[in-house]
Amino acid sequence: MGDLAASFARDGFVVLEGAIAPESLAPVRAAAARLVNEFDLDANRTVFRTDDRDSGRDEAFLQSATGVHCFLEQDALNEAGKLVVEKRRAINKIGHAMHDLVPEFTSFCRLPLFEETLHSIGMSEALLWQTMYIFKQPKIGGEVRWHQDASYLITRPATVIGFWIAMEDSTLENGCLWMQPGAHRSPLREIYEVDWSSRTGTLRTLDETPWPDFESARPLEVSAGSVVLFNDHMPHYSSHNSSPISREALTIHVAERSSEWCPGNWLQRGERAPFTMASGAQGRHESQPDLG
Ligand SMILES: O=C(O)CCC(=O)C(=O)O
Repeated sequence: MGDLAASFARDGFVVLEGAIAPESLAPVRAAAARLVNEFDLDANRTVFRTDDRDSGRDEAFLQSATGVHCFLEQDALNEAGKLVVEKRRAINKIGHAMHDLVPEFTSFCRLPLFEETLHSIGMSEALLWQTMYIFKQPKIGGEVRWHQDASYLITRPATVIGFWIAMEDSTLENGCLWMQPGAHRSPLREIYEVDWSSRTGTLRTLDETPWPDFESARPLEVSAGSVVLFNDHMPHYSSHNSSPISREALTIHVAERSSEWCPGNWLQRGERAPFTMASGAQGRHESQPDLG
């Protein structure tokens, strides 16, 4: 087993410091800024928060599985629902199908690094299910509570792998990721499943094992272009950003083609063809993203 595969198996995550050159980050950052600029905030006011056991997930959230939607930061709005920061500083994240719909994201996701890394940890054929562009805005960027991605992206067997790519330097001050080496071997604590007859999702507790504490967990302070590869059972967390500096990141979630994508998953591809990671694969460059 190579070094990367051995570290990944032991710790449940691997940091590839500075793995992506600034020239490859720039088009994705520019595309994210463009998507925010074009987004109609008056017509779409979905806030993304992680402190309400996910009860706030709405129809826009479900539809973003196959679209491109900007979700607001909770503290970007006052009690009257008015923006208290400029629009470009109000967005928590963009999700969840930019890989299908936005050419700059499609090309980025097919950088050979991703497929090669997956092969080196033993994944035979990866399908890409979800992209998220997370802003962690200056001063108002919200905390992301401890969670495991296998609660939200459910496959049988569990084969989901996340890539977290720092688009900017990520520090303790601006809300870097935290993970606990080896904690991917802990049980899945929660599961979020959708009842499609009512189109409502519920987060259920499966196991009361405590989340990691800040003594045993590690802050992953990394420079722009670094990649964190992590297992779907790895608990991870990021704090509120109280600093004046943003901490933009892109996440890419993939699963083994041969595993079953569960029907209760909030994210379904519908009729869309699978998105393969192969660098030579054809992208689905649709000219008009669904910004609804
Ligand atoms: O970027 C963050 O702060 C959190 C990202 C995350 O939780 C995820 O990708 O699952």
